[in-house]
Amino acid sequence: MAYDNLIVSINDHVGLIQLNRPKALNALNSKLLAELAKCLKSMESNDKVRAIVITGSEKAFAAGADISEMSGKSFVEVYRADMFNEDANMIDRCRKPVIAAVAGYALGGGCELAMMCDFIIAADTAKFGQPEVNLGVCAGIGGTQRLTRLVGRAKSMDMNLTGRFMDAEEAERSGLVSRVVPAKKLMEVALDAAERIAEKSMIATMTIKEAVKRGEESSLAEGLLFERRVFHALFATEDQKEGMNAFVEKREPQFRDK
Ligand code: DAK
Repeated sequence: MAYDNLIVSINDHVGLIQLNRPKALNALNSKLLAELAKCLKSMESNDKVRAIVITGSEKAFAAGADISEMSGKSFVEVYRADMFNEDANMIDRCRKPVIAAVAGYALGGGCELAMMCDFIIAADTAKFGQPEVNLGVCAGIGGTQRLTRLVGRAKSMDMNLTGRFMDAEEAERSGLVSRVVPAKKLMEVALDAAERIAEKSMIATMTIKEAVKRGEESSLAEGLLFERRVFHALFATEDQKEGMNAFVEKREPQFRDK
């Protein structure tokens, strides 16, 4: 499938989606977001894809929602269209593991898109921010919510209220990103992480993702119960037998997602 604002490839069971609106620093207009949601949906149903990486360019993962597209809209228009809701939900709902590989600016909707992914690997050039306050608005797809859960109230308030950017080192220290790597190594490291995930049983990786996300939405006791039950359930899979037998027999497991 061809896209106007994405460059897409599938290699070694990893789906790679590169946001591609270079002239606007990958600003997220409605067409790009719709393409991204469509692409993720198609990768989700494609058995060849076992993990997904979303990235941008060296200069920008995405500099936010497209301000030119939004600037003239009325309340009634954005409310009736429930702007971004459906496409953003599609990204959040994707059940396969998704890594954000971020270099350069990840601002506003760009930072929110990265936070919708399961984890973020950042280049040392990455800059995260929720500068919507400078435009007279607030964040709209998770900047006041996911960011607070990830970095805590103090830093979230600081970033959302002042609009300041956080560099990669601070982002790692604050728990926003899982690792920081030299910019030249970003794609190598992100694709390697995705390939490692792709080698596992997809039943296990999808379950892990579900359990972590479920835990974020519930009490510790509920989360632990959910985790324990899905752990029990994995004993119904061939991959559990294969994984444990392979360890005992000192060989590499051959997972079949069964
Ligand atoms: N939208 C549209 N165009 C953008 C853009 C953006 N967010 N960011 C950059 N561009 C365009 C610039 O206009 C410029 O285009 P030309 O003038 O060359 O045609 C080109 O990209 C290069 O940008 P600069 O010339 O500004 O490049 P610099 O290196 O000087 O500066 C910068 C880079 C990232 C610091 C700067 O471009 C900047 O501040 N950009 C805006 C960042 C920002 O404010 N982001 C937040 C956008 S608001 C909602 C859900 C979510 C949202 C809204 C609603 N609902 C649920 C309803 C999300 C809102 C946002 O993300």
